[in-house]
Amino acid sequence: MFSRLFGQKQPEEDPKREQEAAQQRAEQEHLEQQRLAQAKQAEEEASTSQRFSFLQRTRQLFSRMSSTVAQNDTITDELWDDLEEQLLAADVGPSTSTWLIERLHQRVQEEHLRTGTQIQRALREELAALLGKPSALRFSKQSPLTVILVIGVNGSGKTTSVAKMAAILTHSGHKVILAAADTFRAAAIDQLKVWGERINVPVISQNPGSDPGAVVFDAIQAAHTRGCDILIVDTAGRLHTKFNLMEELKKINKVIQKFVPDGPHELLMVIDATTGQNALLQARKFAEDIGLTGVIVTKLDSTAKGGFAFAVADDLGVPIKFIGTGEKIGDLEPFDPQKFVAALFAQN
Ligand SMILES: Nc1nc2c(ncn2[C@@H]2O[C@H](COP(=O)(O)OP(=O)(O)OP(=O)(O)O)[C@@H](O)[C@H]2O)c(=O)[nH]1
Ligand SMILES: [Mg+2]
Repeated sequence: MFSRLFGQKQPEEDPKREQEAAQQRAEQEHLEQQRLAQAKQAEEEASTSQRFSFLQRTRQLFSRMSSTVAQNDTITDELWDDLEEQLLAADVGPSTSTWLIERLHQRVQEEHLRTGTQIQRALREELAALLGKPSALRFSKQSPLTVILVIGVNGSGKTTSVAKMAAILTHSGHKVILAAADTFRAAAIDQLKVWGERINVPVISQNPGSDPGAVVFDAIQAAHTRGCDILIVDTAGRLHTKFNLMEELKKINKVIQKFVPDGPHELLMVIDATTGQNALLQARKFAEDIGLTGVIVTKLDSTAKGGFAFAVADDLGVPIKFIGTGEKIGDLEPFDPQKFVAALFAQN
């Protein structure tokens, strides 16, 4: 306003001064915007890093990888070797690591990338692309009951994940019921019952040694009479090589399909991240034999090998639905690929 008044008194100087003042204002605005963007990014990184503190061990490997790559002014053979070595150390797995390196080579050619920083950015983009989009649980559109069948090898975290999922779903307004279809050990049934009591979710069980298919049948009936909309079935640990156990799984599946024809709506395999590439072999067999709809990767808090998640997504062709981040009931998170990658590269 002053410049306008001033301008009225000295008309010849007006255009130049106005121009300078406008330029100054624009520069200041730009600087302010830059400062705000930097503060926002720092804030986001700090909160991501805090929220994903369970990834601490894996993050150390990825941070090292990231800075090794970014340090290079030019792209050398040594840089590629280092990168491959570090991808393997983070348990990204041989075939996924090789694929990533080839893909980055391709991008260097196509996009004329010249520096380590450019490679680092491309790596981050490719890792995020590997994981795909977030994939929420699938609910039945036809049936009033959604059935989630949870499988996996011994000790992978099935029962704990069933309880954690039940807690999340209850919290979001669903009426959940659980089936203790691991009838091999009394302790397995009790373990689920204890969780059920803690989170106030009913658990349908029979005596140890009974037929898991019969437990699932009971649970479906109970779900109908109690007006539950989600049934989660906990099963015994099994290897794909154990014929009887695989047949038992098929039988459970048949019972579900008989009474809930479009079920199971999710067939989730729980995979322990600390067991790495061996677990992947198992999962591949399960995926081939019975068809999985998704994966829960557990124990990411106990390993530096969180890069395993990329191998899972690349190899199995099914989404990671949840990640296990600890032993407590709240330690399960819907998997968000973008945030996961951002957390791996966030500075500590
Ligand atoms: N740190 C950590 N521990 C976990 C996680 N998920 C499960 N566990 C632990 O792993 C152990 C095995 O978990 P369970 O849920 O009993 O595993 P399971 O697959 O049902 O085992 P079986 O029924 O014996 O085959 C328990 O001590 C859990 O507390 C996780 O995300 N992080
Ligand atoms: Mg169990």
